[in-house]
Parts: sequence; structure tokens; C-alpha cells
Amino acid sequence: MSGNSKGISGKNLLYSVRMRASGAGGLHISGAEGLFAKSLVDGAVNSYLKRARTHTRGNPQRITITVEELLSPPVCLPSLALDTVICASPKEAEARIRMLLDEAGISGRATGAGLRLLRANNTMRGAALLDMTSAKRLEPDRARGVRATLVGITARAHSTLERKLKAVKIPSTETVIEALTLATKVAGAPGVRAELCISDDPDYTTGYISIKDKGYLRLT
Ligand code: PML
Ligand code: MG
Repeated sequence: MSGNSKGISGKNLLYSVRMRASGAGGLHISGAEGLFAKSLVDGAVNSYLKRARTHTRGNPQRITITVEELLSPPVCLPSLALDTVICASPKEAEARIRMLLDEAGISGRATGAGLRLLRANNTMRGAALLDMTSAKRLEPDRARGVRATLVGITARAHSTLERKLKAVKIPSTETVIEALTLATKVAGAPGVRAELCISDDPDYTTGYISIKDKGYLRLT
């Protein structure tokens, strides 16, 4: 942990706890992160360790856990609005994605390139970043991709979200909560118009599209 040079002090100190697990040849298995008060760091480390060891994508050869003190206070963002688009098949989901991205001003070329990347067999460690018109790849390192990091949700927002998800019969799992938290940070970044995500877990078949001004739309 590094020294706290500015920003947060004393009992308000926050820590970023991050976990990455990989298998043979560096294959990505699992990753997670959050922001925690000092008293919650040990619990977070243990639960991330357990999660890495019990992932459906297999047994990890390497688990890396990073605990890092935040040097400046976090920027607080309100969550994106959340909705579910029921799709009866991958074909229907693709049609909805194409329509939604078209309405958001994303070119058909960029959407097509994004969909091809999501369907490719290689699991990227991060995300691909595409120009919304030309579809040009913008990440400096294509194998690594880009990643939104140093992100978390307050305990209060977490329990409010759990309650609200339950009320609308959406599973209030860490998968949904973490995806919404991350998508909220991504949508808050300058220059980002939309994000498209499917899970790298073969048995998790709900993805999402997040569009600035429209929110986080789950696609079954
Ligand atoms: C992942 O972490 O593997 C992606 C999860 C997408 C969650 C979509 C949802 O259920 O809202
Ligand atoms: Mg995953």
C-alpha cells in the first residue's frame, strides 16, 4: 500500500481491492474489484479469493490480488437507469442491439465490428474500444484492450439496488451489481457513447448494452 499524500485521510481512507485469476497460457478466468473502507479490506480479499477458486471457467493457475490505498476522494456518480429487454433468441438480441445502437448514432460498420469481436473465440483481458463511425480500433494494445478500474459502490447504494432489483424480479447478484457499477463509470467517461457487453462465463446468457442518456439495458 502506498502512502496517503493528499485527499482522503484518517477513518475515511478507502482501498481499491482487485482480483484477477488466470489459467493455462494466461487465459482469463475471473476478475472483480471494489472500493472498501480499511475494516472491510480483509473480508473483501477473502471473498475475492474464494470467488477466483470456485469459478465455472475453471481452476486458476494464478490469482493476483491487489490492495491499493486511494490517494484522492472518489468521484460519485448516480447509477445508470436499468431496464430489461426480453429477447427470445440471440438473433432477436442482435436485431435489438443494431436498432438501439443505430438510434444512438453508432454506424452499422462499428456495430458489426463490435458484434464480431464479442463472438470471437479469444477471450480478451480488457475491452475493445471502437470509433463509433469508422469502427477503427483505438486501444493501444489489442490483446490487453482497455479496462475501467478503481470503481466501487457504496454499501448504502448496494443495499438500495438489491432491494430495487428484487422488486422488479431481476436477480440481485454481484454479477448484475458489478456490471451496472462498471457500466456507470464507463458511461461517465468523456467520449464514450455506448458499451456492449456479453459475459465470458459460458453459462451466463444475459448481456447488456449501455447508452448515454438511455441507461443500462439488459438483453436476455
Ligand atoms: C460478466 O461479468 O461476466 C458480464 C456480466 C453482464 C451482466 C448483465 C446483467 O445480468 O445485467
Ligand atoms: Mg466474467
